[in-house]
Amino acid sequence: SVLSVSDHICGMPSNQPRFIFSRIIGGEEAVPYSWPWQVSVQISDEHICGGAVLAKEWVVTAAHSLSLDGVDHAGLVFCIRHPHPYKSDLSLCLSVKQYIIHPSFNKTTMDSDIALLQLAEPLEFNPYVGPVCLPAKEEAVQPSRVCVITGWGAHEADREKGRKLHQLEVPILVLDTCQSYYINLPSKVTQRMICAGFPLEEGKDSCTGDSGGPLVCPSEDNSGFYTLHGITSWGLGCGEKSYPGVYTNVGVFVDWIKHSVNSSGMYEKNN
Ligand code: 4AZ
Repeated sequence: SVLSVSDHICGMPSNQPRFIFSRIIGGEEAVPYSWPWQVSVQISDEHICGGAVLAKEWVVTAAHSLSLDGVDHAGLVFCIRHPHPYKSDLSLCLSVKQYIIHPSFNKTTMDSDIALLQLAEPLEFNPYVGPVCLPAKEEAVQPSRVCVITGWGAHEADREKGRKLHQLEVPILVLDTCQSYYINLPSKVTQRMICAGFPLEEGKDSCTGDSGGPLVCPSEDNSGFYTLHGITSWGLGCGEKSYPGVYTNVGVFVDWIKHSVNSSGMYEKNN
């Protein structure tokens, strides 16, 4: 089922994504406009995290992106930056009216790492900016499905935040298996997380600067829609063997998202 927070068509790239060889560490540059929900969350013109558009006034990101110590939240400015984060005429900077951090978010364990940003003014949807679909309530993404992560995070070569949007196809991992990789670490993988990536190889993963950004899965009937199943959250290092990337399990939070958007009194009407 394809569900959007708004009534606008969701999850549809206006330019079909293309994968040349899928290897954000070990990824490749995205085709322009292929991921219209991808945004950059910025503070004082600096990219801090990714995010995904859910509706004209709502963006979802990671809670840990917003709970930085010493950050002046009054200065939190959310920007859309795609495909050229630092020079495109298409880059819009919109300020955030309020943000809602999940009440169960735990900064130490990274459990429930999800937050909503309400924009001060609605986005205008166009071929370059549009919402992603949400999964059905409690819908779990099946292990071995191949999904996509995108972000302006660090690449292998420079370890600096990238200037162009990158993408990487990642298989969803069995949760038990992923929990066993992290068993000896203080941070545990919970039911509210999903793991994706290549634990048997090095060099293909999300990294610093990608967090808060989307992990989307293509519809299984090949209709071309993408659904947000994960939010880039954490992991030990980047691209290290046996330590796959860990993502917020969005299916668990669909009710919370809808409730938060509704109760803010800003649920979007048909237009
Ligand atoms: C980060 O610091 C981060 N390899 C994001 C993803 C991963 C590790 C760290 C997963 O934002």
